[in-house]
Amino acid sequence: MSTSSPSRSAFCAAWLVAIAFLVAACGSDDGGDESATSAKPAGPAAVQAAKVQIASFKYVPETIRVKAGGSITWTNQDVAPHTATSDGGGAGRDGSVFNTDTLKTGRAKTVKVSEPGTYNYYCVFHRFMVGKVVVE
Ligand SMILES: [Cu+2]
Repeated sequence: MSTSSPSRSAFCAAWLVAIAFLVAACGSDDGGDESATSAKPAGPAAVQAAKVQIASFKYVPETIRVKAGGSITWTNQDVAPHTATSDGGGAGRDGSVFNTDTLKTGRAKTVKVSEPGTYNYYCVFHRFMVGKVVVE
C-alpha cells in the first residue's frame, strides 16, 4: 500500500511529462508546417497548359503537374521520332488516357486531361523513355 502510491504517482508524472511533450511537439508542428504540408509536393505547381520538350531521348521535364481540364503539349526536338503514350498497364489500355502518336522531329501535339490522377507514360519506340503526368 505504501509502496504502490509513490510508484503510481511517479508513473503518472512520467505520463504527464510525455503528454506535455507531445502536445508541445504537435502544437509547434501544426504552426510551423501548416503551409508546407498543404502546399504541393516537390516541384512546380500544377498549370493549365503544361509543356514537355523531347530531346536526347528524354522528356523534359520528366514529371509535369497539370490542372484537371488542362492540356499538355509535347514538342519533339529530337532527331528520332517519339511518342508520349499513357501506360495503362497493358491489356490494350496503353494510350487510353492520352497518346500523341508518332511525333516526328519538330512536331508537337497537345492533349487534354480531365481526370485527376498520376499517369505514367512512355515512348512506344523507346520503351526506356518514361515520364509522368500528375493531373490535379
Ligand atoms: Cu522515343
